[in-house]
Amino acid sequence: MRLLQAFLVVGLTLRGSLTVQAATTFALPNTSATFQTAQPTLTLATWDATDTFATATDSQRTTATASNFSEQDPILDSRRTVNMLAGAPHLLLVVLLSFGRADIKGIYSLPQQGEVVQNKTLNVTDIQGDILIGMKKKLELFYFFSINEPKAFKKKLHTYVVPRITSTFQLLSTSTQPIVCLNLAFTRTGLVSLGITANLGDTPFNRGQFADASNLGDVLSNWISAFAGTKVHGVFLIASDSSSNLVAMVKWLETLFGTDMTKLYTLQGNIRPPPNDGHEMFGFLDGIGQPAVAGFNLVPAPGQQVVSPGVILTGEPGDSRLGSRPKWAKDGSFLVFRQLKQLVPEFNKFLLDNAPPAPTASPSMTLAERAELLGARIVGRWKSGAPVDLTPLVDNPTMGANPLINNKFDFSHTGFNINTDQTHCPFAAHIRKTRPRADLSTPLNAIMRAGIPYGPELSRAEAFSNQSSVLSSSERGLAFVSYQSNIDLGFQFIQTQWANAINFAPGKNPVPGFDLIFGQNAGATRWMSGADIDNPTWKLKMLFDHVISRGGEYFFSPSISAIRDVISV
Ligand code: N7H
Repeated sequence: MRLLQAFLVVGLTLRGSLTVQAATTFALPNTSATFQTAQPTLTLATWDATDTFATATDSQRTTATASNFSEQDPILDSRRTVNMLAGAPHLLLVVLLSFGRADIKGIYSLPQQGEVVQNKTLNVTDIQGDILIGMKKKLELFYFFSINEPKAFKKKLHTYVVPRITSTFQLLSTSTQPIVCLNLAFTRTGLVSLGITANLGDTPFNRGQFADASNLGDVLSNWISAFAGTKVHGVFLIASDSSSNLVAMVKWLETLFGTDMTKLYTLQGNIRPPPNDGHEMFGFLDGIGQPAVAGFNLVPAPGQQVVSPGVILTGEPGDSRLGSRPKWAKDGSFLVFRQLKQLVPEFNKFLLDNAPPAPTASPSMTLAERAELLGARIVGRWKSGAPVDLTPLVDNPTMGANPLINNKFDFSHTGFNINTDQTHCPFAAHIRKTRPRADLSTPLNAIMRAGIPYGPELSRAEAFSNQSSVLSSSERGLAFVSYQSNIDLGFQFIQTQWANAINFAPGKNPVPGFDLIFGQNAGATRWMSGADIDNPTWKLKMLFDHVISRGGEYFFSPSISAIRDVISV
């Protein structure tokens, strides 16, 4: 297999010495205006041969939009040329050999493309791809912009960008995933600047995240300046398996829009290198607990929360504001973006410094094992993903890697009182605060998470000094993304009513305290009970936050047809 891969890469690289000259003359339909841009020159080597290559998608899209695309579209042209040169057998190999983020152990598998299409519950060719399944790539760039020339912006958006937006359908199979995925979302001020003033019915979205900062418990001085205020109009989400492809897409967008938009800020996320791929920066497997959308995730994993499509998608059954939205808002979703900085060496030291004595049930635990147990109790899962509710004293990587077992729990245990028992999972554990399972009879608040870690791996110097580097280029954390049909029932609710609220879940004895991962108290000390198995009333205190909000924004991610037929006309 490796030999074949090497052959393929060399083959493409040799051919890649040919240069595709992209003369970018964009003709704008319905106007006589044409404009010449700096000529982005793409060599074939720009397209990383280990990327998934979407022949089917390209041909479909070329047919669908032939009249809209310039013949000299740089990205499409280079893809077509690679296609011609590489030939079908090679392409098949590329498809087979490259999986990006699709195959992380422990994460339940995606629905089959064919089944979803046959089921016809959702219009998966119209719903942006990131919403229900995530981008499935190793790298993702968030490009935040403001719009300067709405008229010109709309025209180019309509003609050139809409045909590029990656749909859910495309992401469902490695054979249709594009080499570079593109999604797009707007803030309220962005929509208004494009002349879309209809009220989408979501108060946090209408006000923007900056106005919500103190309600969320953020410390404003930690916010990145681009997010302070309401100047961000939109975000491009660009994902690929190689950074040169991200660069090429950014260049294409910047060349296309020129001064019609201004880049305000970018953040590049990256899947961590093996063996930590799929794990966030503190080391825990992420992306396990996601809701199953009825009619889409056709075979929910045991223990998975099944929600109506309208809990995630606006205008679908189950959307609590179904009747009051404009028609075109159907099949969109509100996107919450948060840049959450993580102090990893400090967190590791916190665990070592505060590890309770060995539990009576496992008296010979070393300090390192006790620190690991404390981390698992704060999160509610071991680093492997195994839930402490099922394996309270020791990690079980086999269980963590098995999506048929790793969600099959609800915090209740025969012979134990769910309101007083913390021997299995603390009340304030992150996964219990954010999805209370049997703690609440009908929890309706659910989000689809699509975040990605950002920043470098821990350096030796940081690990030895127990201190994160002060260099801004060394900042690491989570580029948090969640999708929901109502921000006030989704992210905002979970953050303020559950994670930040010491009395949540109600009726517990002792009082749970804060979610020590992302619960916030405006920078002041936080605590939780239940961290020590043998002494549940002991309050574990965290004097400073190890996850720091650097701010973010609230966006609306419309359906592809809404961007094409309403927003860009
Ligand atoms: Fe969390 N972490 O590493 O500790 N999260 N989270 N989160 N989170 C989860 O189930 C983490 C954040 C949720 O269904 C796991 O995927 C970190 C925000 C929800 O059982 C881990 C940060 C919100 C779940 C982490 C962070 C949430 C969840 C377990 C910030 C928003 C699913 C693996 C830097 C409201 C619960 C998994 C369920 C799980 C971590 C942020 C929500 C390991 C480090 C802002 C709903």
